[in-house]
Amino acid sequence: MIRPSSPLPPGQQLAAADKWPTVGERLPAQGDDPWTVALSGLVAQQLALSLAEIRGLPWVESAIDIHCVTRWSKLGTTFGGVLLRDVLALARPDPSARFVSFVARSERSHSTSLPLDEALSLGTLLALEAAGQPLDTLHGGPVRTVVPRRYFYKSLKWLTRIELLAEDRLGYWEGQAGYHNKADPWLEQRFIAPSLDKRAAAALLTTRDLHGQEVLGLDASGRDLTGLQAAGAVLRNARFAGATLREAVFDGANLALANLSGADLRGASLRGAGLDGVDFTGADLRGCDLRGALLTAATFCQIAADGAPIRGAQFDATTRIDEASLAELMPQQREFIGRQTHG
Ligand SMILES: Nc1nc2c(c(=O)[nH]1)N[C@H]1C(S)=C(S)[C@@H](COP(=O)(O)O)O[C@H]1N2
Ligand SMILES: [Mo]
Repeated sequence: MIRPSSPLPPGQQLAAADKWPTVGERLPAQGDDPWTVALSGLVAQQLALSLAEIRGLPWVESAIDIHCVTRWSKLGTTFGGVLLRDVLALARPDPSARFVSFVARSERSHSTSLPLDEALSLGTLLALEAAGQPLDTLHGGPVRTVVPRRYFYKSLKWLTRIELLAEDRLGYWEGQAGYHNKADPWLEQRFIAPSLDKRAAAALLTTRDLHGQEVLGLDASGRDLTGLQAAGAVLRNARFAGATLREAVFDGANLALANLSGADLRGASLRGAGLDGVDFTGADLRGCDLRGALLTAATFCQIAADGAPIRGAQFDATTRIDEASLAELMPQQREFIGRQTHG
């Protein structure tokens, strides 16, 4: 077992100290019923705990590092709450329970799961406070789970049910977005394998028309895809490293975590695209339109040990990018783009 030498796992960058990006759903489902957290499934005693009952359990404060799969990290947020272990003890889990599924009170009944022994040994928290304040609704208040040492998609906002299971049940991001079910940031367990094999991907790409399509983990590295039509496409985790994408159209597409390093994007249109966590290092962005794009933790240059930018993307006066998109970037990336575009 190699011990992590840095608090920052590979491929992650630090968010600005005062920033906590929101990822995924932004609101719980509406409802007038008082908030409860139900314990169900393989337990001796089914229960529905009120927030006051949860607060009555031993209170824990713990500084936890957040690592989002979209490549931003936020170190040392102090969460206040109670341990999953203490909550579960009230319901007496059956020995046959091997997985725990957390379910949200949200429009899509969002969920995520973990092996039960792992959830317990990692010190999973039901958090009601962050930095000494009640948890914001935006960040999962009144109660969310926080799972240390896993990508943050394992930490569920607006917890309303804890279900103990004999077999795993994949959560939303794991089942629908191709995120890895183990989610260890030090092993970079971000994605499961691409859903398309190489031949199927090649056949699809020869049409140069992906608009509105959903393709997880597409590999188009090094290909000539000049004029590709991909407006509104869902292409999370796609690999376009070194590809020619001149005049390509990705308006409104979801390219979260795509690899566009070294890609030729001259004259391409990425208006309103979801580009969180995208790697643009060494890409040619002259004449490229990035207005309205979501750029949280997108990478435009690598930073050398001495702090100098290396392998930066190319910008010029015809690159279009707006303030709102720039504001979402990590500080060093914003500085790099500022230097490029202001001479
Ligand atoms: N209910 C719910 N929980 C969720 C999500 C979601 O979409 N819905 N997104 C997950 C993801 S991908 C991340 S990175 C974190 C983001 O939490 P934050 O918005 O408080 O930063 O919540 C996780 N929990
Ligand atoms: Mo995430």
